[in-house]
Amino acid sequence: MKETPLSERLRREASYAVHSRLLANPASRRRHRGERAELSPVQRRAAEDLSKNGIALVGLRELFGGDALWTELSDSMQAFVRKAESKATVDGKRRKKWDYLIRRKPPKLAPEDPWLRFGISDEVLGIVNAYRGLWTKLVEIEQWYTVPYPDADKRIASQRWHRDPRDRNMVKVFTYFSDVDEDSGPFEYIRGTPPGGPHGDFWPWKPFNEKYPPEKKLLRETPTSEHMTVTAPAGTIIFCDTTGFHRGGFARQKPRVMSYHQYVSPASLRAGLQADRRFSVLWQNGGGGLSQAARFALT
Ligand SMILES: O=C(O)CCC(=O)C(=O)O
Repeated sequence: MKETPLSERLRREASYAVHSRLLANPASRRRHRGERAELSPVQRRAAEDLSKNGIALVGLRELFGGDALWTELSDSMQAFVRKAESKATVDGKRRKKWDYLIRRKPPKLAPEDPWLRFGISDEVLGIVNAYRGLWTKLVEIEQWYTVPYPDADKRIASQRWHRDPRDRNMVKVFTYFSDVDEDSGPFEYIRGTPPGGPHGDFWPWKPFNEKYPPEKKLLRETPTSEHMTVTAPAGTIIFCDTTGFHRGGFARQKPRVMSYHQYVSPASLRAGLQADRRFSVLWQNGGGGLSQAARFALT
């Protein structure tokens, strides 16, 4: 990826500070406070876990109170997995992220698309926005098939520990669609490492900080008791502040099937830390019937 020139980085950092503190985020904080969603016990527990640890695990069926959406999402995922399997012919070489990660990322989504409905549902947005204390923007929706590489000995790209750079305390929501064990590249996290957390000061988050810390130092500076490996069954949703240290996708024996939704604050988009929303919605009626928070997430 081409590096952003220093002058542009400084400009965006300054703009981000102004939008976070004065221009973009305060208004979205006020809207969140003014129209605060009533959270279910499951949502409250998830928002509390996020605040305490930077990560929360929730069962999809438990969150949505049934099987209907899970069945729709699984059917759509199966169609993608069939295509991915035919592409995943491993030649033993693994040069770039794109060699181990096959992604589906439709640029245009119909309003009835189940991935979109999941992403802007009261159930998911309620947790993300409660954690952030503001109304967020949904900017990426993808489905991932992680190709196993039995001979891989070194981690590359997001298989290495890193903090995401696009927004302080940004949230990613990953949902497992396969049972994930140690052999299928589980997501890993170090609890308490987001900025503001008890272990947030090591290699601190900054918009354009070097992404990957020296691993030995990171392991020395963070308590082993806070290292978490998310081996979990299909149907597990991971809500995660990815400005805390995380990594994943180092699959050795079995593929991992997972969906991915990314949420940032308005300041991130306005300052250009997150370049743009990566999809558009093919509205038929301008989004009538959506909640205010859902409409905000998509505009
Ligand atoms: O594939 C994974 O489990 C890690 C993904 C990741 O690091 C990211 O999206 O920032």
